Amino acid sequence: MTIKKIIILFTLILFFAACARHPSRHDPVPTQQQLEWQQLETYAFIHFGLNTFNDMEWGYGDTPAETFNPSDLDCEQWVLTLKACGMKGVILTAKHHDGFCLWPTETTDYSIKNSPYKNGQGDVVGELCEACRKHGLKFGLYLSPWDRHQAEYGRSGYVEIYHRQIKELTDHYGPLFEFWFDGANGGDGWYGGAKETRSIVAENYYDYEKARGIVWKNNPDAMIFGGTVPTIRWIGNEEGRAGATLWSAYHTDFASLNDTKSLSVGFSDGEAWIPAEVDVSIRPGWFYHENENPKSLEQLLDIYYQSVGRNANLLLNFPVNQTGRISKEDSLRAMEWHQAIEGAFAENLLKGCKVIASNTRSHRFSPKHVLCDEYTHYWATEDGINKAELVFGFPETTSINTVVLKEYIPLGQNVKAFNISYYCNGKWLPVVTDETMTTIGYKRIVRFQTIHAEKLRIRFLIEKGTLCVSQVGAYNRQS
Ligand code: FUL
Repeated sequence: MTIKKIIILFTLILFFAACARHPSRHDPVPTQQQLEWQQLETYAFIHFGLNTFNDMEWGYGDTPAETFNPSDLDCEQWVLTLKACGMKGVILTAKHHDGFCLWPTETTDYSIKNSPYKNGQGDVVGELCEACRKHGLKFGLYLSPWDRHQAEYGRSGYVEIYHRQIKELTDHYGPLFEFWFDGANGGDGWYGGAKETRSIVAENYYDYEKARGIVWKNNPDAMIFGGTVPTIRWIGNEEGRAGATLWSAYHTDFASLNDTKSLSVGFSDGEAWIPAEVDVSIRPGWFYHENENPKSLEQLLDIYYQSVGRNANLLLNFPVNQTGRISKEDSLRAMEWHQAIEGAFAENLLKGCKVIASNTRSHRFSPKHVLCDEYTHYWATEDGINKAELVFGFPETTSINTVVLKEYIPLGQNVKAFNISYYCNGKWLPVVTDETMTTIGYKRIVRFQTIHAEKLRIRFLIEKGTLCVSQVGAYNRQS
């Protein structure tokens, strides 16, 4: 063989090695829309309506429309405030359980048309939609299926009205990134004056498949929350806490979709990808009440770490007040919170470290990728490996109290457990933490007692598929 041939052969071998095939995906995996939704991480809820003016959480359905009278409503103030707090979008209660509609609907008189706001010419859904477009926030809607005002509630006539309301909203406002079908259903209400208790079978009554079709006609990328055919799921509580173990895989039967215990954990063998959303209010109530105060900075930080830090998205509610604005106390607290998070993750202390993996699929899936910010570049092991580790060597002893891990979920959520240890004064020690180091998913943040490390080691245990890690970060948070 001539030297020339040897060089060509060698180049070809290198070329094929570099192009080594991607690991196969392990179903279920997210759709492109679900992946983009997951990457939003934090967005806001706005609860606003008749309840705001009547000091209520669940209006009965007969509160006069004339009581909706904000003195200084400004949707741009909401959007600018939310943007400054790091929110990527906002979801508005277009109609809550009391049935009052915040847009000039044709389906009922019980709406903003019959309120003093702008002499009945206002449209809060439209105004917020416009402000979001102007300032680059995503826009979503909550439309309560339960309607305590409607005489037809419980009968087929109401389902038609409900679908028409979805059509009006999705024809006129958008694009929508999320549509919320709340889970509270049936019970006592005004129901056109009948004042009685009505119950329905939520699994069949609303024809959610049809409802989802209406939403998707003009908003094919919208996530669907709730109902029988969701693309994202409730976390199972309203306290701002995802399970320490959280699989995005889930079962699609209605019983599982309503089982609060399973919702917060998921199923490692779930047949569908239905990632979790944590909804919680910055105050005790969803609607504004003068005598309530925002949660403390510590509580809000815990909520962040127990939602975004556990592979869920955070939907943080801001109750707009009677003037029609987000209260100063809420916006100041939320900004403080956002700055604390930004500060905590400003510097990844692993950048520039030497990284060694116990196993690597090929050069193309090098462990170095876990230190680059590009989500699509990841470290992968060979197939069939169910344990692997990464070791990072610091140029000098480094203080750390937080680790962030991200799996490359387009190929599945595959890690079942991990552990973190560090090398100091000649020995390996485990980090000290109350946190359970089980699943990772899109993003996992672990807080622990500050360590002074010469090296950091992360060991992974794989449940299924191939280990694919997109990012690893180590930080020294101050709050
Ligand atoms: C619940 C509702 O009953 C609350 O009022 C609130 O809207 C919350 C987000 O969902 O199911």
